[in-house]
Amino acid sequence: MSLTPEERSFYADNGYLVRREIVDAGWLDEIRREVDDLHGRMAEAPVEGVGISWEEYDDTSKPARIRQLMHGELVSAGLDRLIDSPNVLDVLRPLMGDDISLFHCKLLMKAAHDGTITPWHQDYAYWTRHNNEPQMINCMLHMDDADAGNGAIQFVPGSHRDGLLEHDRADMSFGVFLPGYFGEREGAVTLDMRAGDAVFFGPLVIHGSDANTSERDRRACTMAYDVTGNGYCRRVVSGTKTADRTF
Ligand SMILES: O=C(O)CCC(=O)C(=O)O
Repeated sequence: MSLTPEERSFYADNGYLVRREIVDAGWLDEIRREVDDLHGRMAEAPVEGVGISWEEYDDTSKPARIRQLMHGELVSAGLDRLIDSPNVLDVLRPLMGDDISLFHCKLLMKAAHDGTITPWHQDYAYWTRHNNEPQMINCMLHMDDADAGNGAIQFVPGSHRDGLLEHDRADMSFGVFLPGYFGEREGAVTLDMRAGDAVFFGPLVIHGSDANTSERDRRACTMAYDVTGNGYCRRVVSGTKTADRTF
């Protein structure tokens, strides 16, 4: 058993759980090398199968900056290995059971100076479909230190208990958001994370993050997992159940 009773009850009460140093320094270095200068490399030669949302600015002299890159496992062998590793699965199994699939792995690049706001939302507002349940869990690995100065993730602890709220929708990346976009939210907390730390969070907890106006990148990777059979997935990572809906 890899979650203490205190961790389980923190997750149940708050909707998220921080785990420090889920990768060691060598593994973290490997991942950081693989995402280094990804903005420039992807602008020149995108890798087949990845989906990129770029930061959009009025100022056309600014360099191309990735906002979000879908299927990060295709650009980083270190991340690909982490997806199926005990470092992550030992936290997920006590919360989800044995039958777990990867739903997606996405890089959240929040570049120094140019990374923009992620508005308040619940992930299930994106993921809800007929016949699926809010059973997914994200593992967000931090590739840089993150704090209030460079747009660290923020949560509203306990907000998962109120169920899925009505979201506004706009035709843009991160275009599903709670009314008010990223206005002041009572009770919100900003996490202080070190590179190599991860936060695990469920599909109903309200979260978002500020723009990164600092000199420091705030790169992270969210691996979203689902109970196998609950919805579409990339691949099965644990258990004996097979997936019927893959993409
Ligand atoms: O990058 C962030 O701070 C938040 C990312 C996020 O909210 C998401 O991927 O659901």
